[in-house]
Amino acid sequence: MRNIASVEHPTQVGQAESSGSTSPAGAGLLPGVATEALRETPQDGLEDAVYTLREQGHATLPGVFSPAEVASLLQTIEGVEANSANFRRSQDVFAIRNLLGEIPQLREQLLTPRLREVLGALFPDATPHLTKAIYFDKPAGSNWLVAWHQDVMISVDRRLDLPGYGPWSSKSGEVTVLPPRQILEGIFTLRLHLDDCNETNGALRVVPSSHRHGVIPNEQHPIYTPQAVTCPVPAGGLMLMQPLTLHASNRSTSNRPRRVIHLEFSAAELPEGLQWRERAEVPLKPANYLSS
Ligand SMILES: O=C(O)CCC(=O)C(=O)O
Repeated sequence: MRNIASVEHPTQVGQAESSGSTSPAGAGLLPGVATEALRETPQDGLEDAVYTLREQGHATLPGVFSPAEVASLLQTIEGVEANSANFRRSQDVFAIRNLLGEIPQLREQLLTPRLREVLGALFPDATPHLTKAIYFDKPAGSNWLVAWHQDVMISVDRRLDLPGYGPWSSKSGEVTVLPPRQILEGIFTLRLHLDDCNETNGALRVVPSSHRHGVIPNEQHPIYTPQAVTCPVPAGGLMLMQPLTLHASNRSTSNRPRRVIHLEFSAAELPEGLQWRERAEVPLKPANYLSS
């Protein structure tokens, strides 16, 4: 059965704060700057973005996918939507979980030389693997908002008693667990934007440097969120972040959709007997990257 479903974030959906300042991190983004002006990546943009990501827990990298590549990804995804018996869409959000398991042909389209270059910069000493892929469509005017949270649970293939792992959760056959902090710190999230995105159509809001504080209890979020910034990203660009970066997103007040492919990568191996549920290899060498 296809894993296409309306996303519910029961513990996350709440009152969003109103949009505040805009991120100066990564690409030197300023409030009100048109995403059009951010479309070009300077030569050294990747190095700067990786530095900012490590320092601030988020960064923006425009121009990673060309308009033609974005159009092709959308065509693939929309083709599957139209043909799927399990196609479901609420008025406010549409999501495809386990995206590469559901639409394997996307792997080739996503693993472009430029994306592999980004991964090479993020993981200079190890070969990463994909650990999660989700497609999020926040349609124009969507009421869907996501309250402040960190992505602290990882999806794994089974439940196993292991020191440092827990609590565990099991929902609709999906097992998730809170892993040791160093596992979360080793994950990088790449959010590929398929539409121009700003504060009006659900750009992610993040708290800079919050990734340095481990798992932050919910009741402490208000200590951090006054420092939040908004992360506009032009279509074809990546928003880079880490699971421990405190983040949220607002309702859309725009007539434009906000479609995102959310990819998580790690180079870490889980303890013997436990595996990432969606693990997919990502060979970084151009000659063989499609063959495994
Ligand atoms: O795409 C969004 O607006 C929020 C997604 C999110 O917070 C998440 O995947 O953890």
